[in-house]
Amino acid sequence: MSPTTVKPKTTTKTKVKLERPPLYKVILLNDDYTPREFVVSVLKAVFRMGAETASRVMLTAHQKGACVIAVYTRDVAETKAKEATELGKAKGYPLFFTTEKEE
Ligand code: TYC
Repeated sequence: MSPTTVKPKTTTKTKVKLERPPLYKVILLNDDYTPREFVVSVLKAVFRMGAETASRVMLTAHQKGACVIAVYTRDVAETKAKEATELGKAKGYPLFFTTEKEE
């Protein structure tokens, strides 16, 4: 009978590190020309805000110069900022939404 060799069992554990995707802020910038009601309507349509929130956000941007309005993954933030800016552009307004990576 041949001797049996016992192979020790080895297990390899791979730790999968799941990182959250970085988030991006969408920022509304004030300007002197876009009508307040139009800003509110864009916030409601693109960012799904209720009338009160949209008015409050618009007023904050109006008074402070800018207002962070929402946080999304990069793709969503950039798409929404572009879409909202385009709505103003189509009406000839300088309304502008920008994005910034969250620290
Ligand atoms: N400042 C504009 C006005 O007085 C209104 C406005 C508010 C425009 C917020 C842009 O992000 C803005 N008509």
